[in-house]
Amino acid sequence: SRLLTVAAAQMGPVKSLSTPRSETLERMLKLLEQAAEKGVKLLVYPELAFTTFFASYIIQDPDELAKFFEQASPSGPYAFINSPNIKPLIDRTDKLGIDLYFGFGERWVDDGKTSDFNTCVYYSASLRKCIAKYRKIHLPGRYEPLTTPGFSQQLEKRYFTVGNLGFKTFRAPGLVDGALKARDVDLAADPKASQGKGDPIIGMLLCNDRRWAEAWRCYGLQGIELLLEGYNTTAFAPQYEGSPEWQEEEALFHHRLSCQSGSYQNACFSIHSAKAGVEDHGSLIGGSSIVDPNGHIIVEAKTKEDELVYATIDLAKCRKGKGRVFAFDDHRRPEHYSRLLEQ
Ligand code: CDT
Repeated sequence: SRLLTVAAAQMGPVKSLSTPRSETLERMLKLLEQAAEKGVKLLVYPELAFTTFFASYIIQDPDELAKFFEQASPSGPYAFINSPNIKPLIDRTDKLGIDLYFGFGERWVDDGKTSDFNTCVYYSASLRKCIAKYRKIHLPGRYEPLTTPGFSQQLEKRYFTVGNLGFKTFRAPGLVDGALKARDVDLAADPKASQGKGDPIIGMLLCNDRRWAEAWRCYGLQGIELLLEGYNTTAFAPQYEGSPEWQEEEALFHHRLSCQSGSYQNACFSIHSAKAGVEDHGSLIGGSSIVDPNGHIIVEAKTKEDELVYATIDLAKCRKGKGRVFAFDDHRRPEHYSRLLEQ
């Protein structure tokens, strides 16, 4: 067995555009302490964890918008971990020895050109550095706001550039006792050779990405064992039919369906972490969860507040699906999938 205690750090609402960063960071630190008490080794925070879901607002003033982003550039791709908005979290997690996934707005400046991404990173406490970055590829919503009265806006296409880092798995060291190390077997050259023995094979998504089978499968083909994902998902929208209660149940149903099918069809565990509850722009679903490789939800949030959702998982359970129904090398028929790459 390859046991690992993991958690989603579900966050309740971050009320408004003017909610102080320090207030939100304090809540994140509290969840980190709770995780340490439960023996958690890997903690997953939501998408855009440090702020309200600002893509639901129209922000015209560039200085105002800049407050929702952290700076990065080729000379300092992970410089943001030293930002006062993030550093206290890193300092504390270094002491506690907990790896982190967190989502944030990334402002990338390269050769005088600025691009804003909806980004998440993986911070390894044992290596004391970020070891992976993912930039959201499926940006929902639109560029121009709709003028329908009461419409809850989804303006990610306005604020973010489509991610350009693809779907790349990585291995996180120090999480699983007795894992083979890179020196024992050339993991980078042949990730499959060591499946089930090396450090966990991890992939990351952000919110809307979890609804796309293609994103999961890109990771599945690399032998993923643990998928991490943070989200801000609207619970209901005034313009749609159905009571707010019905809409929220439906949104939760589609969330669960995506997470459970993705985990099952790629024989991996997955951790899903919500920003939940009522923010000024509207209401977000909860439902943070940990899902096993058979598609079962092992544990799910009970509230729409700050809540630690944790479990001890056995990564060896990925082997069954990977060796049988979803043994891709044996059963896939890529010669019939060319449509998937047509524009
Ligand atoms: N943040 C984000 O990606 N939200 C989208 C809302 C799309 S409307 C169903 C999501 O897929 O949850």
